[in-house]
Amino acid sequence: MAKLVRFGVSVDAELLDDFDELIVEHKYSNRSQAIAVLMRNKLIERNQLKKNVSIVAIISLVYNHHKRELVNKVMDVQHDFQKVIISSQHIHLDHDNCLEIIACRGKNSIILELFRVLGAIKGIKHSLSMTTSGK
Ligand code: NI
Repeated sequence: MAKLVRFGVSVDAELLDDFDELIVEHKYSNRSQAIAVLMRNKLIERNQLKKNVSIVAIISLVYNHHKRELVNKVMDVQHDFQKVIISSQHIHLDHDNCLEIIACRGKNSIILELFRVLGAIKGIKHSLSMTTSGK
């Protein structure tokens, strides 16, 4: 385990109260653990935005499958970007809506482009979640 370092932090009392509530909600053991998680997340985010870094990301889409043209576009785009798509899963949410989860691995620039292209399809609700490759 890496060497632990102590450091002092001064913040607004109200901010600290809110942060302590967050610590309880997220079931962190203490402030040190919560701050370490936030620091790591921020560093992962910074790393992912560097030029041509390899990342792992999940794109989720929700759309109405009765709009056939939209379904075909989603399919076409995924074929165009198969280089960075590891896997996708289709879930029938209800009578009208489908959820598609697309797992990606590859250059951040290509994955962000895929995200933008999917988002440009009218009628799609989408979100992107970037994570670490674990390395
Ligand atoms: Ni479906």
